[in-house]
Amino acid sequence: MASFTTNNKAPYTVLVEGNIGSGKTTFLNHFKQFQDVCLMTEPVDNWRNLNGVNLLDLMYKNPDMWAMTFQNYVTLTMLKNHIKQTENPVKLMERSIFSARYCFVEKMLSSGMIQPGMYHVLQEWYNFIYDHHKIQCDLIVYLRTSPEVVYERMKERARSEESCVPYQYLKDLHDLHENWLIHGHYYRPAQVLVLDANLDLDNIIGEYQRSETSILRPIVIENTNQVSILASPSKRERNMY
Ligand code: 8LK
Repeated sequence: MASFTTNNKAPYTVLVEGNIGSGKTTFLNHFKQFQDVCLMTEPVDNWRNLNGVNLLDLMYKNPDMWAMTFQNYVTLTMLKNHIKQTENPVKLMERSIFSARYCFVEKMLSSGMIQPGMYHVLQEWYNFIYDHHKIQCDLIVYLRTSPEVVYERMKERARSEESCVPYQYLKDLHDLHENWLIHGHYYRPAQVLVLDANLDLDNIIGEYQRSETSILRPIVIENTNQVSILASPSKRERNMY
């Protein structure tokens, strides 16, 4: 019978990053089949209902008033997920305080949703968090898409709060993800594994499976008396940045 060891170390933490509509939730669901993987989905339910207040909706409908408060709360909820402890050897997290900082907050500043003073307050928070908390990150999985594809998916998904999000917003977020994760313009806390997330549901499973080796790396199978690494690094790991 397989058993898993953690040696009381921090879990091997994988951040799943990508644009709106890049399939992050579907990707996380794929890993539900593996025992001992702790899945931390984006706390969007909290953003939609903070004591009855829908901050996500307010942010999109009235960004001048609410974008700062929204991103402030996103940062708090993300930090809670980062520091949440688990007995599992692997932790898979949907987005992070890094994508908050390098993608969403940058977009909010450049489009005037937040003012420079608000931006600087958020930067102070991020600097403080980096200095005072160990933000575990061992791998980033980038679900890379084209803005055209995610725009169509977003319209199909029809999340009510996102009904007013224009194509250009997704294009700018795409460029920010590319600048961060492909071109390295911002700090990357770990290696980046890039997956083609433009593929449709029928074809994307193979792409997800390609990431299993990297993601499940620290899970050790104890098979009778022999201990072997289930997923050691292999030459098949392509597109590592
Ligand atoms: O991901 C769910 C929705 O929240 C989507 O419309 C994009 C928005 N969002 C945002 O505006 N700022 C964010 C995140 C998501 C995630 C982070 C870290 N910052």
